[in-house]
Amino acid sequence: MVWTPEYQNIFTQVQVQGPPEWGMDESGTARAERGTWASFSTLLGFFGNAQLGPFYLGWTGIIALVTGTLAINIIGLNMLAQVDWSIPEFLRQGFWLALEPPSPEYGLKIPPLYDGGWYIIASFLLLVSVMSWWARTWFLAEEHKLGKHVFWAFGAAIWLFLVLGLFRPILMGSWSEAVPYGIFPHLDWTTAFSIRYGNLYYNPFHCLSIVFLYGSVLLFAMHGATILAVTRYGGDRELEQIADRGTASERAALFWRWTMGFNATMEGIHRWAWWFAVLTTITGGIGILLTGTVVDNWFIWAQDHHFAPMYDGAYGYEAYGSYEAFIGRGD
Ligand code: 07D
Repeated sequence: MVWTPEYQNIFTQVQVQGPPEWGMDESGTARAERGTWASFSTLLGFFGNAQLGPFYLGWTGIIALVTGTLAINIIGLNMLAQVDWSIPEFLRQGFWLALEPPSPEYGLKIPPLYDGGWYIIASFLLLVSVMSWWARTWFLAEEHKLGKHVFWAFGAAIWLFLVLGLFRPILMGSWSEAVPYGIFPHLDWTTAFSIRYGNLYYNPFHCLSIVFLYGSVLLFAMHGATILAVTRYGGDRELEQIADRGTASERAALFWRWTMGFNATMEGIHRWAWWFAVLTTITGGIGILLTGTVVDNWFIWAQDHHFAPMYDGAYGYEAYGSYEAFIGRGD
């Protein structure tokens, strides 16, 4: 007996391999610029489309790859220098190594290479790389005559990236405010940031950001599950599903209307997903930008706005006379 796996791909039942598909515009500029080779990989096919290529590099792609590679190399070589150029130590301590921003005494000045200069150079290159990749999403959408939804969504993520590494440090008057490069060091930075500004949980924009982050996860799970549940009726063939009556989509919609009294539309669910995703970083960026610039302590801010408890006389604060005195706010 021959056993044939039902699933050719961990996500779908088929793995398509045939003559390469070149996409639209067979003869136009996009075809020429996007390269002329394509191949197939069974391994890639397990995870998605088996066809690899053609790539469209363009000048934005080249700038992004070159500056991004330089940034990563500068970060990596600085870390390697910190372990005396020992590869085994680099691997052993890798998660703890960091390229730190300049010390506070330099403010917004350019420090020597060994004291944050390399950080500034790497960050500048990373900035050019990310912005160039962002431009690429605009140009490629233009090329395919698409809406600019990916561009704006990536822009929302870049907003938070810029707040953390550029806008807030400038408002605070010091590059030392920026986030270090490194696995545990950047996590340590978030904890230190939270503690320094009186617990980020009390920052309402951090709350909103979490709502949208978790909300995105929930929406994606609901949408993914719904479409998978109706693929047996062709529910994954979205175009016909949107236009035709009596389709799998209609069952999917009815499922939700009967379950919770309301259903999104086939178009609307993607707008829900888009907005939840972009609002995660838009609200997050607002929250970080306000921290240290407008609000110095989110816990006290929350007490002032009556949603954090005052703990009057509790937890032994009496020894200080008042809670204000305990936290060093009053006299
Ligand atoms: C970071 C921005 C876009 C990134 C881009 C990347 C490259 C190349 C290569 C370097 C993700 C460009 C660059 C591609 C890189 C090289 C070589 C998007 C980013 C364009 N929090 N928290 C959030 C939760 C706590 C803290 C957001 C949960 C503690 C700080 C999110 C919990 C403390 C910041 C979120 C929790 C704390 C955040 C991020 C629970 C201490 C932020 C959203 C359950 C640990 C950030 C307003 C996102 C923010 C942020 C979730 C707890 C600190 C919703 C669930 C109390 C300092 N937290 N957090 O999409 O926006 O990030 O805050 O405990 O800055 Mg938090």
